[in-house]
Amino acid sequence: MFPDTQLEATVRDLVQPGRGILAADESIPTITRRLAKVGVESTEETRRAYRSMLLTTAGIGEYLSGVILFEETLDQCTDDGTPLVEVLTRQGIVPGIKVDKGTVPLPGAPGEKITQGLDGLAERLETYRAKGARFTKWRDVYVIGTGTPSRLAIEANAEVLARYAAAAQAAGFVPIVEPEVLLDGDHDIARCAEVTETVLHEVYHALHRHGVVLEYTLLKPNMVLPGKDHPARATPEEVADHTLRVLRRTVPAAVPSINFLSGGQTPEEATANLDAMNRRRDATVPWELSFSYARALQHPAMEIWAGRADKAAEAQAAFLHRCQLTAAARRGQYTPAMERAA
Ligand code: 5MM
Repeated sequence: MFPDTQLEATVRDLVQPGRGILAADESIPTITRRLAKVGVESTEETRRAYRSMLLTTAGIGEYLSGVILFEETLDQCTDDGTPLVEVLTRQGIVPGIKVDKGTVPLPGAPGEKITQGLDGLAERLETYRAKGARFTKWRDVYVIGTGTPSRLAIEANAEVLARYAAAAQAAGFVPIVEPEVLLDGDHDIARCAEVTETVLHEVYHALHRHGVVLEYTLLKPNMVLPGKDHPARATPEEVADHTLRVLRRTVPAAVPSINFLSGGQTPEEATANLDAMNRRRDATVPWELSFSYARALQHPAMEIWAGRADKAAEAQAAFLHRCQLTAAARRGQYTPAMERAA
C-alpha cells in the first residue's frame, strides 16, 4: 500500500496551490431543503439542472482541484448530453463521491447520531470507480450540548470513519475524513476547541488502528468557532488561533491537507477565517490549509439561479467569484474589499 502510485497521483491532483474542493454532495433531504428555500421543487431534473449550471461554470478549474458529488450526479449529464463527470475532468478537476448513507440515532446515546453506510461499501466503490470517481468522503457529526458528545458517540463514530477510510484506500480511493462538530448551540469557542480536540484525537487513534495510510488521506474538519447561539462572535484571528492550536495537537504531519467545511458560516466568514489561518502558516503548520465548502461556495449562486435558466449566467458569475475569493483565502491573500469588487 505504501507507496501507492494511484493514491499518490490522486493526492497530488487534489492538493494544489491556490485550489480547493467544492462539496456538491448534498443528500436528497439536504438539497431538497436548500432548493425549497429558493422556491424550487427538488426533483431529479431540478437537481441535475442546478448542479449542471454550477459545474459548467467556465474557469472554475483554476480554483477547484476536486468536486465531491452525490451518487445520482455520477449518472447525470448537461443539457447537451455531456456527462457531468466529464465536464469536471475536462477542466482538470478530480471527481469524488460521498459514500456515507447519512446518520441515524446512536442507541445508548440519546440525541446523538452514528453515520451508516459500511454495509456493501466495497461493492459500491467498484461502481463509483467505473463511473470515474477517484476520491471519497464520509461525514460524522457531533453535537455539543450538556453531556455531549458522549464517549460512546466519539468512539463509535471514529471507528466507522476509520473503517470507511481503510475500505476506500483498499479500493484505490483517497478518503476524505470529515468529523464535523456542529455549530449548533450556545457554547463558547473554548468549549468547541475542547470537543474538537477530543474528537480528532479519537479519529487519529482509530485511523492508526485500522492501518490507514495518512499520506493518502485528507481531513475535512470544522473550524473552531463559538456556537451559533453564543452571544459573542469570534474574530478571524481568534478562530485561526484556536483552530490551529487544536490541529497542531491532534493531526499528524503526514496528513497532506486540511480542507475545512464551512458548516453554516456565511461565505464571507468562511473566507475570512480561512484567510486568517493561511496568513499564520509557518514552520509549525505542516499541512496545506484549504477548503471543501458546500454552502459557502454555492449559496449566492443558488439564490440567484432559483430555478431560472435565464439567470444561469449571473449565477455562474457569482459562483466563480466565490471560488476566486476562497482560493485567495487559501493563499492568505483575501481582503474583504475583494467582496465589494464584485
Ligand atoms: C458539513 O457538510 C459538508 C460541507 O458543507 P458546508 O461547507 O456547507 O458545511 C458537506 O460536504 C456535506 O457533507 C454535504 O452537504 C452532504 O450533507 P448531507 O447532510 O446531505 O449528507
